[in-house]
Amino acid sequence: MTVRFTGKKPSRRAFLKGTLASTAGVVAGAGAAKAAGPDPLITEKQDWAMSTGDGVDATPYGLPIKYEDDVIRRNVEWLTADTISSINFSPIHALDGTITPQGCAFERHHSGAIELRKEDFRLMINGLVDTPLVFTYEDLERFPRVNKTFFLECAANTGMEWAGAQLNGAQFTHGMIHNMEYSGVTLRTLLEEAGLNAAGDLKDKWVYVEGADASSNGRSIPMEKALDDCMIAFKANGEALRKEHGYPARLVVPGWEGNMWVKWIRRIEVTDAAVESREETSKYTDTLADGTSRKWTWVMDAKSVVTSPSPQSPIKHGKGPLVITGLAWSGRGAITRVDVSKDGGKTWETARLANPGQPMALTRFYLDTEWNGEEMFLQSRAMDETGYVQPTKAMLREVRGENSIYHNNCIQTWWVKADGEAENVEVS
Ligand SMILES: Nc1nc2c(c(=O)[nH]1)N[C@H]1C(S)=C(S)[C@@H](COP(=O)(O)O)O[C@H]1N2
Ligand SMILES: [Mo]
Repeated sequence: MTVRFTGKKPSRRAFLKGTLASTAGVVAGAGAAKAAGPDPLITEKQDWAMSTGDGVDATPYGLPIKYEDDVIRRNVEWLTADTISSINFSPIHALDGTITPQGCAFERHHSGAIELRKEDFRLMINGLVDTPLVFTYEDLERFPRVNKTFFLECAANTGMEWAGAQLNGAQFTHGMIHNMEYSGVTLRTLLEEAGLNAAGDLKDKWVYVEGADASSNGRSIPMEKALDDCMIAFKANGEALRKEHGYPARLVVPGWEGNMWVKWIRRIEVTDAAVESREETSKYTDTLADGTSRKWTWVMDAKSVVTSPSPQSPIKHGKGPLVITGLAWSGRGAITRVDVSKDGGKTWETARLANPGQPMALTRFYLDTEWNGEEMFLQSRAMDETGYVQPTKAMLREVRGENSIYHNNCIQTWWVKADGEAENVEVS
């Protein structure tokens, strides 16, 4: 097995230091578990039990406790010097379950997050419809409502990893993703309200959707998808959409690339052809080795990543019981199985899905295992209900070359060293 490292190989000295540190950790850990001596946290009276805590009026709207203040969005400075037309990453290495809290869910905008009042919100449906309509926010609230959970993955997620292992952390390699429970109305309901008879045969029709921000982020979506499962969402995880996620309403396009999920949605035009806007021609297409580009690559293929252990979430407890966990998802349907390898893909064990996979939503997996304290080359491999199996990086490069930015759904490798630290590497 050849291993390619993110940075320089660790020096022998650094390696020895690491080994010593880990040995000490194991001894201390084992001692604590056996309760070698009296533990003041058990035997002494504690400050927090000797007086009263905060009253219910102290926190009208709560934030995470200060001890969790490293569970935040992060950006990569060299990648996004401009913070307006920019992106940050969800701290997936530190989260569990499947729902991404809005407060740390990654953001991507092309011209900054705008502040739009509900009173100023208007959504127009025009083009090939019987009656062009304009909805206010209050109008939207009066249509039959649905609740559904979906992941949103930016097509550029993992995009920096095409040419080699580059960013050292699951947050940076895979954090352009979030998963929320949306409440809203289906796009079908609104299109039917405007009437589609004027459009004639819907088979080759499209909708062109755009946002109220300066970029407008216009995209064309085939009518079949628009009528299938798209939503205009105004709540996420039970509360109003945050400003940065498109308040007061955004488009939800389940399983399809994040760029199509137009925020601050203002207009939906029914057309008889795709508009071929900037966002669907010069951007969000993949250039192949021969210089030609793939067109209409909307669906996000099955993918997974081990979130812990990982570079930002090293093993601190030494050998023994270890929970390996991660996320899997597919834009084509439900995740049916996730396998985990500790030896860079030579052998695989099937992980436990925390809950049965839901179509086009994140699935949490666990591998409850024993760590022997030796290095591991950790990988995960997702399978979805269509039978699709997540490919290796080599397989993906074979078909796509190395010119791409978008749609990298390859298997990720973390080199977990004997001291529990982890690093982004490639194996072949
Ligand atoms: N109006 C508008 N919608 C937009 C964008 C934008 O810049 N403006 N960015 C798109 C991109 S590229 C992505 S990946 C998702 C990101 O959604 P989020 O910020 O809620 O994570 O929104 C999409 N919708
Ligand atoms: Mo994106």
